[in-house]
Amino acid sequence: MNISLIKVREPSVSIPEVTPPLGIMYLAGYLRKYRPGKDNLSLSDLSVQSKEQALEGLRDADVIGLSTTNRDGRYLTGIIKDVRAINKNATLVLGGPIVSSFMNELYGSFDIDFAVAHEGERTFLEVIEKLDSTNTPLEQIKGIVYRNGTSRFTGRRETIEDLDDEIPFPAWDLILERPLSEGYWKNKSFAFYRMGKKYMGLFTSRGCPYKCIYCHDIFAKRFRAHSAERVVAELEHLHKNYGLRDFEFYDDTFNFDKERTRKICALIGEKQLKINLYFPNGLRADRLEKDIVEKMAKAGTKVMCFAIETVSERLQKLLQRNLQFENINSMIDVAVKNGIHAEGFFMIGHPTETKKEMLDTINFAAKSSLHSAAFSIAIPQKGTELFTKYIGEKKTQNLGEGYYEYSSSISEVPPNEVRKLLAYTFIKFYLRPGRVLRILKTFPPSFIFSRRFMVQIHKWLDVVFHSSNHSK
Ligand code: B12
Ligand code: SF4
Repeated sequence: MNISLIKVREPSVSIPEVTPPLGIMYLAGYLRKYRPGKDNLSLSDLSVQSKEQALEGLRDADVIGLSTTNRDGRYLTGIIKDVRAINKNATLVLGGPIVSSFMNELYGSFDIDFAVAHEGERTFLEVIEKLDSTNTPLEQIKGIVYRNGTSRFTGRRETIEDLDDEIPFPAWDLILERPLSEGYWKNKSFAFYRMGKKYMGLFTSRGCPYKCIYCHDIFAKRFRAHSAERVVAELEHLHKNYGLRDFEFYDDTFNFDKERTRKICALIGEKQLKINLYFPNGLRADRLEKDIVEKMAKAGTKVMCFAIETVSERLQKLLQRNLQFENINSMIDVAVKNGIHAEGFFMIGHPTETKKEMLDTINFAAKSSLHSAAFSIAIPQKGTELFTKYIGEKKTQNLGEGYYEYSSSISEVPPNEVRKLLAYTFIKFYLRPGRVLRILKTFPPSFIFSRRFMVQIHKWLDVVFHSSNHSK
């Protein structure tokens, strides 16, 4: 079958980061393993390609798989129209985080044939097998949302337990062996900076055992992971076959299993891989220890993000995040001492949050030895407990909502003031000579003069000025 997979993403100044489309790369790798030689697979990515380029490849497709998040839902509606116009006969399958969030409203919003919820590999394989030959009635495929009057979900599919055994390497070649890859090299990636131009993102574990009420549940509330050996085999393969040295990890809680983390670092050392590692999706400081941070530094870690969010213990409880604080500053200090760029993740605008609590978090960040900090406004995502509890289960999320247009103030502080605080936060954190010098010291000079750094500066200015404009 001719199967085309597209990542749908609308360009945005406030979120300029672009990452390789691992979701559809995993699906392509899986179909190749379980249907060898049966399909022609192609990938496109609207984060790095024009709409025209991406649509052009769809003319002969039998199945078109679209992958997206809530944020790009509004854009998706237009893309679906364009896709239908260029290829009337293809079966349109939607996947990615948006499906589990919008399960009950999919067919009201999007003109698709089916949707695949949660972990996608097994379900998508079954959908393709059905479309190709068998007569399995659709209702028997677990994990899909189909149209029957309204949206109907066939029920959650069991998760894949033995990731090493069942999940092959993602189809890296469909990105790395094409000019498309240039789009990732020249753009800002998820990590604050990277040493080299070329890189790849990795997803070495699935699911997270914590229950933060603002978070998705795509891969289940349990930690499943590739073994250390498999993770290092992926690094080695990408290093040897594609000459890559820079690797970003997008796991939800990469360091949840302390022994796995230690072993990955040890294996990188044993194999003498000279590579750079980045952890831009946030590590839990309460699952780190001094020796782990030191081992990660020795293995090549250049950027480590600490997902702190709020320093209010009351809010940590309310958000069911329950981060243990004792360790945070000392782990940041160990990272900084070992030459790692330490970034903090913070959010303001949590439900019932007071101005004082916001300022406490801002002051903590400013006083810490973090090199950089990413402050966001808490925007409830449909499908999370945060949305159900504080916005309302029956309410619809404003698709395409950005940092500045967000409509749902759930804190004690009015939206305009939260935006104003966001601008103040950036100024208070960054406009310190000591911090600026420390940031510049960790960057490779090639990054300071790169387009990627300009994009970062554009993003900062956008947060500061956009926020203050709106707050008048
Ligand atoms: C990398 C990343 C980013 C990058 C790139 C995002 C992008 N859209 O290109 C950056 C840093 C820019 C980013 C920004 C944001 N992100 Co983000 N990000 C991630 C992260 C950490 C990893 C994504 C990844 O590679 N996953 C690994 C792959 C294997 O998983 P997957 O894509 O879900 O694919 C599987 C299934 O979904 C399914 N599937 C996927 N596509 C398809 C397609 C078909 C046809 C089928 C059948 C199946 C299928 O099968 C795949 C294999 O099982 C995820 C967390 C996570 N656990 O995934 C959050 C996540 C996607 N982000 C999230 C959010 C909220 C955001 C922001 C809104 C944050 C903010 N306030 O700014 C912005 C929105 C940006 C945007 N336009 O989408 C949420 C999305 C929730 C939702 N329902 O939409 C997630 C899930 C995190 C979370 N904790 O809730 N993000
Ligand atoms: S926010 Fe992070 S720690 Fe909390 S549930 Fe989500 S992935 Fe896990």
